[in-house]
Amino acid sequence: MQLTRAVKEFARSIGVDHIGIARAEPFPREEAQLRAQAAAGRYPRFTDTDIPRRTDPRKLLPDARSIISIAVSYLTDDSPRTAVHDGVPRAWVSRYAWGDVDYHHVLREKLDRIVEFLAANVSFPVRALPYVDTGPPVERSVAERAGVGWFGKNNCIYVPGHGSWVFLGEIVTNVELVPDTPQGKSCGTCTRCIDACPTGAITGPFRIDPNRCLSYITQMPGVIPVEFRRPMGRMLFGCDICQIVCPWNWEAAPANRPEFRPRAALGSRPALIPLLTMTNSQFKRWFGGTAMAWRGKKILQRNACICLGNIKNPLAVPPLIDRLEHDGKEEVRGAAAWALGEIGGDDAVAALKRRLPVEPSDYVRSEIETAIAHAAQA
Ligand code: B12
Repeated sequence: MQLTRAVKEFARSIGVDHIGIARAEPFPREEAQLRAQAAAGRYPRFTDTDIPRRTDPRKLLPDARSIISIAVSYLTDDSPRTAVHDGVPRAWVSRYAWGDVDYHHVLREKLDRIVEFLAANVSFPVRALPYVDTGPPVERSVAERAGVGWFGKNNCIYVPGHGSWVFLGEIVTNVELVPDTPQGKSCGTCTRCIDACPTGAITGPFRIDPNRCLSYITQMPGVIPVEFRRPMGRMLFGCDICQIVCPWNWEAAPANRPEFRPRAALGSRPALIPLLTMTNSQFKRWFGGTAMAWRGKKILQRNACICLGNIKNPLAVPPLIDRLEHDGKEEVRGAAAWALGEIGGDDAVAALKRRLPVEPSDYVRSEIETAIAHAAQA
């Protein structure tokens, strides 16, 4: 009991907003859900595909006794709803990706310090595996079991006072700590998140189709399927809609951690046009070390084209033509063609027609043909 209390106090002293302890026992509901999702072609992207490792902590650490779950708020006052009246077409970036410092590093450092604290306070060899996001554990379910938060219908974990604007991390350890009890709260009858999802990705309470979630779509490799382009709006990276519409989040208190404030050079709503022609060194300066960098420069440029096609600001036409004519990646040229077709106008159409006979990619040629036809109808 004393050790558990001491670990929790230590964690709070290093900026952990909520901490709880779960028993290191299997997660049968999660195992069944992952198997069903895999069978339906909806296995969560960017994750370990070994379901037993994901849902049985003892597959990770045979003598695991406890899982220490932590939540750290990333909410800051720099609201993306703040209007910027400068006439510059700007993106929306989901709050989790604003931070100057990638959250994986921020939480990992805290977890490492908790492991050191544990090792200094027990008399036997401590085995402890810290994870943030990229490891096998089903982190939301760990947090639920550890009493750190409760599941919203949008699938997110809600922590009292902080809403769902928290990152999660955990340590699977052989140290026996006193487990907490789940909070047992629920959303009630509200379905705002399900109703507001622009792509219908939240297929029901606690169910998400990861292939349709705009968070995935904005991070996916290759070509963005046509059906998701307009729903993307000006979403450059990630999506917060199911969290923004949630009443539980309206009164969340911003923790305003400096690490999670937007980088000054970029702000929370980056200007889109400069992204189209950014150099590698600008990409490093603007995005390096943030949670937006891991998918690379081309993904952001492809997304910026789509956003500009949705905003339809004529200022975007010359840089889009530049991408259409000079980008080495067909998914960027294709997105530029689509955007030019959406914006339309003489310059856009002339550029599309110029490119058609010299474009080497079948895929991009088909985008150009569709874009010319679309612009003609408008
Ligand atoms: C892959 C992944 C994604 C994928 C797929 C997401 C998905 N839900 O499948 C994509 C790219 C789409 C994504 C999006 C986002 N993600 Co993500 N993602 C992950 C990752 C790496 C794995 C998720 C996973 O495998 N889930 C497995 C399934 C089985 O769990 P689940 O989807 O949570 O489903 C549970 C519920 O349905 C619940 N449940 C089922 N039935 C019932 C019934 C009842 C009554 C109840 C109460 C619960 C319940 O239990 C299920 C398990 O059985 C985790 C990190 C990790 N290692 O866990 C981060 C993680 C879940 N993501 C996170 C974040 C921040 C996001 C985004 C908010 C980012 C953004 N703004 O764009 C969005 C939110 C989208 C959403 N509404 O869920 C955070 C969540 C923080 C939080 N407060 O919940 C995590 C934990 C990362 C972290 N370390 O902070 N993500």
